[in-house]
Amino acid sequence: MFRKLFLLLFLIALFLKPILAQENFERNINVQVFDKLSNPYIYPWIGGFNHIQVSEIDLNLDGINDLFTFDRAGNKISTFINQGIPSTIAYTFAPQYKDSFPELHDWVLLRDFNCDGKIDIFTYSSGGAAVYKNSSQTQLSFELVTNLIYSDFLPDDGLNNPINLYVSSTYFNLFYFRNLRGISQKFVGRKFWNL
Ligand SMILES: [Ca+2]
Ligand SMILES: [Ca+2]
Repeated sequence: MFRKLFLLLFLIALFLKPILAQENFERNINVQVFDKLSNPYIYPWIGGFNHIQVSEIDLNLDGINDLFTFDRAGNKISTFINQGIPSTIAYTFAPQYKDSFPELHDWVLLRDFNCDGKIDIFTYSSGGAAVYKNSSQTQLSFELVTNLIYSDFLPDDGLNNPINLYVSSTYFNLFYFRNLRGISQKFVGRKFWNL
């Protein structure tokens, strides 16, 4: 009896050991990496890009727009802080800001749709586009405004005909936003209903 109990406890301990002994890893992007000629790589820990879209946004809320990239291959967000050196292009890789963004996929354009000076998010949603408002106060944050933009495709018939403003997951470049609130009535002759 005791032998069976001991064997059972031994097997349970053997099973739990790899679970309880899981390592915690911490990302360190300060390790320098050199090429074969001993030249240091500037951004060795970014992971590479395949098909990126680039936008500006103030990540650290210092009043200077920083750099946001979205790699459509893998839906990967990368963030860079603008060092703000006059007449110099100088960015620091700052991956800690990517977790402030919601889960995004297919395409992402960062534009200020409500003209409050804070750059917002337009991104693909099923058959259209979703919008997140930049709600940052003391740190970067976003709030979902709509998961699908609707528009009136028959604006002159006196009726409300809201239907999703179709945007492809691939031909996103046809989708262009500029001063959206101010020109919404003129924008391709349609009216947005939920922005
Ligand atoms: Ca900034
Ligand atoms: Ca805004």
